[in-house]
Amino acid sequence: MSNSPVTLLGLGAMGKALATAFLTGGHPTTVWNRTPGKAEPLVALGATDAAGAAEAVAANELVVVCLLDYASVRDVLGPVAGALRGRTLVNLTNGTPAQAREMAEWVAAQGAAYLDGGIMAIPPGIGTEHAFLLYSGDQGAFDTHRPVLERLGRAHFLGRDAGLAPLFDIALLSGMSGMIAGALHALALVGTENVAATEFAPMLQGWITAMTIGIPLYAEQIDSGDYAHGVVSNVGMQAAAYVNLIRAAEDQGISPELIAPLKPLMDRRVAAGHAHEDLSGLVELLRK
Ligand code: FVH
Repeated sequence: MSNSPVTLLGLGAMGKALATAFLTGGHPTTVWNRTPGKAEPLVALGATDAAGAAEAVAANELVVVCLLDYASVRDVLGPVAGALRGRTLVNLTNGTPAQAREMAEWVAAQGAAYLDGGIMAIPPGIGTEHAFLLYSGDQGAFDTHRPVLERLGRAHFLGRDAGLAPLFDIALLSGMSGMIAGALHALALVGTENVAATEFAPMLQGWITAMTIGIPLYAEQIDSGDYAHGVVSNVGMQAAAYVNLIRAAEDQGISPELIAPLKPLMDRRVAAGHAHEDLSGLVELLRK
């Protein structure tokens, strides 16, 4: 198992990084990509460039796929479905829990084991201590192939439901998106007074990092449904201050559209009598 072989379908920015990690970890690696030519630097590292997707799938028991989206996974695997029988498919393509569950059913119908995965790293981080990957689906397949998968980054198995890895992946990406939206707005705001983004960035980074300390308390409040527990910055106060965030953006001549969606939610929570509670109570308004 320490140098067991692996097939990788998809040689985009991420696929190349995954293949490189397998190869440098000593795993004989067969690669394939829709557009030819992308395998050349990997062949120089020892990879085998398969003539087609069917040959690539047939080459090894462990088949890892990392393509743009689930539609492209279907495009590639649909025509070669017969070659999947008896193999393990690890799908590291970004998708939703529903897409993962549907794919798991389809792969099972082909007689193969399925693991869905989420990559919590950018390509240069693959194979380093900064990378971690989320997996869910066939536990036996995970246990068997864990040493190979660990070449990419720390491997976390979340459970037998294939939808769990994309659920956690998308939740983490959603948290990151909110942070990026706020950070871009802040950098644009100081820029209206000719403050260089690079000058302000260290202060912003320190502030955002410090504010993540509130996440565990929000989580406790959400789990208990007691949004007044431990509150230090109530939503009534925050809604009043948020008016200034929107007004300052408009006064300074920038669009508040990256931060504006929070405002009506805060106002609705206050209007419903929850002004004394924490911001975490906004999740009540998100639930359908
Ligand atoms: N790159 C990143 O920072 C993130 C980190 C977290 C995980 N994501 C997800 O990883 C998947 C692949 O992302 P990528 O960065 O490799 O993406 P690209 O460089 O754009 O490469 C896309 C590959 O998909 C192939 N492809 C697209 N459509 C099809 C299709 N219909 N049939 C066959 N292959 C297809 C494309 O092939 P080609 O254009 O070279 O022929 C590339 O191999 C993705 O889910 C991220 O969300 C990356």
